[in-house]
Amino acid sequence: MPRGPVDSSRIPRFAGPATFARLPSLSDVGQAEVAVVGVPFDTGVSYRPGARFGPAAVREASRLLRPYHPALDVAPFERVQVADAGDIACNPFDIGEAIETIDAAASELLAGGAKPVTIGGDHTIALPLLRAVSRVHGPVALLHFDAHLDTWDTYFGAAYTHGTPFRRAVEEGLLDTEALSHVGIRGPLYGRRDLDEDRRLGFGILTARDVLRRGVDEVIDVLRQRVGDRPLYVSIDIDVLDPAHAPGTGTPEAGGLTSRELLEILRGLEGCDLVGADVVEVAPAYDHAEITSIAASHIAYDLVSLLALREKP
Ligand SMILES: [Mn+2]
Repeated sequence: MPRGPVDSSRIPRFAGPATFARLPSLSDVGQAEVAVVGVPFDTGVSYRPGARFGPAAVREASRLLRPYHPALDVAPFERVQVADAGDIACNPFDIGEAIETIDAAASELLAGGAKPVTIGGDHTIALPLLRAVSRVHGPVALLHFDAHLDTWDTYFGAAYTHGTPFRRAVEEGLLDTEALSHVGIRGPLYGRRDLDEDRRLGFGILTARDVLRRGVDEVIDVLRQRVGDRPLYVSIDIDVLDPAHAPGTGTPEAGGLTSRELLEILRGLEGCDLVGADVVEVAPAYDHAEITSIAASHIAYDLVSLLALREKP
């Protein structure tokens, strides 16, 4: 029997240390099918810093998550062992070394049989996470939820930043270029060339406007067709949500998804071969009343639930 969260009928939700959803630590259970792991790293940001405090804020905001997911009809923590693997402690002064540290720690989790749901941290961390995942599964399909493309080449000559991970991932052969999608893209770009280069890398785009005008069900159909039965990695920048739903982030853009739309699209992925996921760019210093970290904790809960369903269909 998996060890579940602390019993909230005996110990109040607001008492005790904050692990994700009050789950046991990975070190307490030894092995888990799903591991929630933090990466408190934000040295790759181009604008507002602060996502290094994201993992702690999302854990705090996850205290109210309950064990049964009615929309997916699953009790994820009973179905499989889910555990909090703590934080990957990486060098805040050396991006290259941090990327190596994250890759090694994620690889260790995967080697132990755990599928990772990673809480960032800025979006730089998606690159080492994809390196680790693709070493196990080969090139993976990618669903990338974000206001921004994150396929730019360099900033100030730097190749490893939170705006470049998916170009690097394509260059390194980590992704299946037949099955790459951005969802929620919006806001001004540097030029039309950004879109041309992104298309050449293999990405298809469903913009925030598409989500509004075509609707959630059609978006799910398009995404599922692109993904097929390939191993799938889902990377969610919290700034895919409108600033009304996620003010606590580094590069907010008006006109984004609602948290309801995002959660519905994720639930539409049930049955896909999800092999790992991340939720990044929560920067709590710009948040209000935990709006952003609550949204992120629910997104992570949905990702954990999808993984639990996948582990034991
Ligand atoms: Mn991003």
